[in-house]
Parts: sequence; C-alpha cells; structure tokens
Amino acid sequence: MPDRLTPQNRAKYAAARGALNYVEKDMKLGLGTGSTAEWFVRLLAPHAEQQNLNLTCTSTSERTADLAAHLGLRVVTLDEAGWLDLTIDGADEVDPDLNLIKGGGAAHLREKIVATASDRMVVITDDSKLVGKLGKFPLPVEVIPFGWSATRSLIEEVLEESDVAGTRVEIRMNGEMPVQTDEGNLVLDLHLEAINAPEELSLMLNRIPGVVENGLFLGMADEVSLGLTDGTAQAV
Ligand code: ABF
Repeated sequence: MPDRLTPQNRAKYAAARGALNYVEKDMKLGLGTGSTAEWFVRLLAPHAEQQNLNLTCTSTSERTADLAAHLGLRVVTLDEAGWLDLTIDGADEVDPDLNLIKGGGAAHLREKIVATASDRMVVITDDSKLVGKLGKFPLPVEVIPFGWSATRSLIEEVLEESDVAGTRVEIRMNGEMPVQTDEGNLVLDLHLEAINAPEELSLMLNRIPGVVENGLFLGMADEVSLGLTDGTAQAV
C-alpha cells in the first residue's frame, strides 16, 4: 500500500485490492470510473501481467480507457468485447440491498451499459458510501443538450409527484461551462435527500424524452468489495 494515504484513500485502495480476487484468467472485464476504479486499474495491470491472466478490458469512460491502455492492459470497445464476465466499478452510495447511486463522475450512462452487459458486477467502495436509504448524494441524470431546460422542468414535475424529500435540480457545471459527458450530454443533479421508491422514480425519470439515463443502479450489483480505513477489505 502506498505511504501517506488519507484514511478514505486507504479504504478505497483496500477495496480495489480486494476486488483483484474476483479476476480470473481469460476474463472479459468492464472497468469503472472514479478514484476507486483508478486504484483498481493501477493494481490490475501489474497483477494481470505477473499472473499472465490474458484479460480483455472495456472501459466505462475515456479517462479509464486511456489509463488502462497506458498501463499495458488490452482495451477494446464493448462492441468488440461482445459480452463481459465481470464489471468492477465504484459507487457514490450503496444501500443495504446493494442498490446504488452512481454518476458523481458523470459516467453513469456508460457505466450502466457496461454493467448491464456483464454477467456480474462487483462494487468497490469505502464504508463512507454505505447508507440506510439512497438519496443524500444528489442523483445524477444525463440529459440531451437540446431543450435541456424543458427537460429539467419535466423532471421537476416528476419530483413533485414522487416520494422524495427534496426537489432541487441543478445543472452540473465545471467553472463557467456545463459538464459534458463522454457522449456530449449534460448532467442534472437532483437534490432529493431521501428516495423512498427508487424503482418508481427511475422509471418515471427515464420516461421523459430528453432524459438519457439516471444514476440509480437497482438490483445490478452482485457483491461489494468494501474497503476499511485500517487498510483491510471485506466482501459484502
Ligand atoms: C464512479 O465513480 C461513479 O459512478 C461514482 O460516481 C464514482 C465513485 O467515485 P470514487 O470512487 O472516486 O469515490 O464509479
């Protein structure tokens, strides 16, 4: 483990290292996005080489793809890979049923496509992401730039009718400019505080024409490699 990590980074590192146990020879792997996923890629590359694992990887973002290729992993598109054995990815919130909020890194659309095209999904996260109920972390929604403010109004209407504790919707900015996803779309962050009926909310949001995908990952994660600040990890 690298020296001088903050306790949270030590936990993220431990989660990533714990996830190496799920990787087997000849696997087709989905690589996630975010700082924990980056630790995983940095650990995976030498591990795969030492163990001669012959992995084929596909990525959930351009930045992870660049890092993985730079470290010597074989990176192909999801279309070239076809179907994946396993996806390893981070999360912003994890509830007791392993439902997730993702998208803090603005990559949840590709993350959801990749996780859905995998036999298994293992989440790598530190224990600060565990929650009793989803919703404190603002829910990211990727929207098409065309008519995005009309889409925002429709989202606000949905929230008025939903079982949530807050209704504020903000466009995600990077300084003066709106954040753009790898698909050239925008991200709206929904400040909901608590999501009492996530399935229903997810369906209602995705029914709006300008919405591409929301950051609720429901029933998708199979296991969590949970990193703790003492540098150990446990499977949940
Ligand atoms: C991605 O990275 C996400 O969907 C989530 O937004 C984020 C987790 O970030 P980190 O690992 O940096 O805490 O997996």
